[in-house]
Amino acid sequence: MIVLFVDIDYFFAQVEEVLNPSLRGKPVVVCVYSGRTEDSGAVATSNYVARKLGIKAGMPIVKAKELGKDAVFLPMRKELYQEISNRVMEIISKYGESLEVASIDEAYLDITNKVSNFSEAEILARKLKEEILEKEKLRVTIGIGPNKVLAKIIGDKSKPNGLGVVTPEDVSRFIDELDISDVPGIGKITEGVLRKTGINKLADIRKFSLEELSKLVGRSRSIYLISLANNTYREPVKPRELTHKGRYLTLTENTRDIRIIMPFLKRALSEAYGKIQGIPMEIYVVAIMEDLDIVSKGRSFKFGITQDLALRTAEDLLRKILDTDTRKIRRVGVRLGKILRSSTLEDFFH
Ligand code: TTP
Ligand code: CA
Repeated sequence: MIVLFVDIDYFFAQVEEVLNPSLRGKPVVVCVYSGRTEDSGAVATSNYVARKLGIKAGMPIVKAKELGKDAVFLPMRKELYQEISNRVMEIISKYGESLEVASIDEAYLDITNKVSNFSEAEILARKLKEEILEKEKLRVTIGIGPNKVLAKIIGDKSKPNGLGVVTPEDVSRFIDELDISDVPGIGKITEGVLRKTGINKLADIRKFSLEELSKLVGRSRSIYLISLANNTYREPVKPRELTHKGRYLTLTENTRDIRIIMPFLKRALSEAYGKIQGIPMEIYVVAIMEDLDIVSKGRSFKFGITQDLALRTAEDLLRKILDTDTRKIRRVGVRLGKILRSSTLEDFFH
């Protein structure tokens, strides 16, 4: 098995830098304001410049402002980040057989049958990094390993903008050197229990039987740790249904002329329809403006929409965007959501 783990660097803050390059080099802090008082709330994430000042995710905004008086504090724009995450996930999915989206900015990709060895895997990973950088201007870190967990561990150790590999030749030594705190899914409490028992390294797990370990940290966690320590962990990459599919195209020039934009939108729509297996009940038109800001408008239906109706709706939505925004459009696309799967459709007819 060869697995890629892809993690977008300082994700929310990096998106803000991409949309506003003048932020680069400054400490950037993305905040979730609770609204109670002006500065109540917590830090969602910060860029590496802000991290150097000690500003970290989860910290109260007030504390972050003490540490970074001149930092730029921005409100979290979750929908925008989700939109960009979806597009990055679509790029990643092309490189492998199955994609498991683990969070808004993390995914596992099974490339076992796409490459014949780990050096080919590395070449593929570099191409993937380049495509994400070129299309979305985002830097990601990739970990490559013989299973999901090792791919994630080496990925975490390679941040930011990194590429780390655990090859089959390295794997025993790599496992032997891991600290228990390197293992994903082991929280502070479990870590404390293990350390008290003298388990500091993952390799120390091998000194204990499943029964002994289960009494300490529970059975399923014990099975997980034992299989990792013995390099028998082989959880498959489990694709989750992407709930929406999109297609975006770059216009030949930045424009607000609907006659120029419509043919692109039509092609994006038809290609998006080609990608889905089923009929969508929801359509969004997404416009990436000349300054790379993203504007989207959507409509939901109570029934599956044909491509014809989708095209008319898309034109409508595009007009709305142009009516409410004065900027030129650079890229345009559609996103189809709430997809009725073919099997569901067949159920209707049988
Ligand atoms: P992470 O991958 O943990 O962090 P990151 O992408 O900001 O930084 P890096 O990977 O370079 O270390 O989280 C992904 C996103 O999830 C992050 O950009 C913001 C969000 N997030 C929160 O909203 N609250 C949190 O406490 C954390 C840890 C993340
Ligand atoms: Ca990340």
